[in-house]
Amino acid sequence: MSDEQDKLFAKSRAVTTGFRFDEQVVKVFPDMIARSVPGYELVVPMIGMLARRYAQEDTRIYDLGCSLGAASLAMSLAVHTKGTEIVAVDNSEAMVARCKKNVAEKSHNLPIEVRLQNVLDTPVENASVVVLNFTLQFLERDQRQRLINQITAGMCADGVLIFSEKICFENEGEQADQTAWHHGFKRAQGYSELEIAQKRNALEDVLQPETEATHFKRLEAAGLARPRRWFQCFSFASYIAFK
Ligand code: GEK
Repeated sequence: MSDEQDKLFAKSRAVTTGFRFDEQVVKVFPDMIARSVPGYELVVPMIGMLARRYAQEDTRIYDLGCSLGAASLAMSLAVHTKGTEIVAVDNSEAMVARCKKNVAEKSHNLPIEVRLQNVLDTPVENASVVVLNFTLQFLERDQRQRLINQITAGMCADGVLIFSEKICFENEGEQADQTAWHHGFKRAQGYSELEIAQKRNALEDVLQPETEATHFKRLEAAGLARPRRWFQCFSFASYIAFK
């Protein structure tokens, strides 16, 4: 049921603005994200591997904006420390309902608690690993520093923040190249020109990318050090930073 093909933007729509993570999106989500975000299917298991490296005993791992729980499930299979628990949070009711079902049905080593909550209201405590896998980009820009500050305050010594984002580029030429390459990827995945255009419109105000420099400044302001880009494919990148 969760593996339906994404045809949400295949027909011409009168209104394409205001993308929402509703029931329709949940049904096609695994297909949609794999065909829209180059590298997503590699990033998820690598987050598991990084979590295995940095998770500490008797601490928590947070997966903020967990959608259907892909990163939580990957981490719960990869991490073997004693007493480590995963807290998976999303503010979409439809996502959380489906995520709870996934967690109940799929195998995992660590306990996973799934919460329906805005990540801005999630108290982060005793966290050795915090994951924002393509979530920060959906928050209002002026709320992002507060979230990173809250996360950092709730991290234990040597804790890590792993975050993936669609990024943008200061150089206009590079931005144009990156956009063209991403659209080429979507075409190669079978999306039509109409689907690409309508989805782009739907995400216009909802997904707001920032440059890598902006992200790094925010991490530094929160007190996180050594930001490293460990993955990039076109305008999709993933980073790790250390407390
Ligand atoms: C994965 N991490 O598969 N509070 C809680 N959840 C939020 C908020 C918020 N303020 N804003 C957006 N979300 C996942 C993929 S998808 C990325 C993450 C994408 C949630 C939103 O409901 C959605 O489920 C998720 O963030 C973004 O590893 O669709 O490109």
